[in-house]
Amino acid sequence: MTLLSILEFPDPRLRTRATPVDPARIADPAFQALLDDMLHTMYEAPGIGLAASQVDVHQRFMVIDISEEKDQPQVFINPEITLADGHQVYQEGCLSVPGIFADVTRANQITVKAIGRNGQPFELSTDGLLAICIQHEMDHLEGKLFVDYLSPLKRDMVRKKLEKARRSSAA
Ligand code: GNR
Ligand code: NI
Repeated sequence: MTLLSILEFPDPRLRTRATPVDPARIADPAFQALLDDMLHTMYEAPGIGLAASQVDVHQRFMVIDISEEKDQPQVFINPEITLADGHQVYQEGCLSVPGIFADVTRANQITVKAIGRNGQPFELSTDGLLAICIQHEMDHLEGKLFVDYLSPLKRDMVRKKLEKARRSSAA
């Protein structure tokens, strides 16, 4: 298993809009291995989700595990939100924006249609943290980050803070 490196804001590659996965490719051992590498990378980080965009793969899929025991991996390939209702506010973070947390408003209840790692289409209705995480990961596939919901001034403060942190951690 390979630990993948995660792109960090303001890397322009995070702004790439991902293209659909060819369903015929899901069964490929190379694609299945990439899913395992992404899960491994997410668990190691540690994070509750990881979009392919974050590891510089600009295709529409993501992995999520919001369970306490970290034993419930979920894979969403070519996800589409078919229903969204209500609002909830949650303090979000992102592995591509390390150390930054901010309140984001998202839909409370969603229905998402996707393909699983077994190639089977499924539909899931959910709310709470899983709904937040699905929306956060789907934003990545559009090249969107949670800091985009902040004011331009706050976003620039985030960029400067990350650049400063990176400078002081460089050898
Ligand atoms: O690990 C993560 N935690 C998190 C917390 C609140 C809202 C969203 C997230 S997703 C994030 C992992 C990540 O960056 N996924 O893209
Ligand atoms: Ni993220």
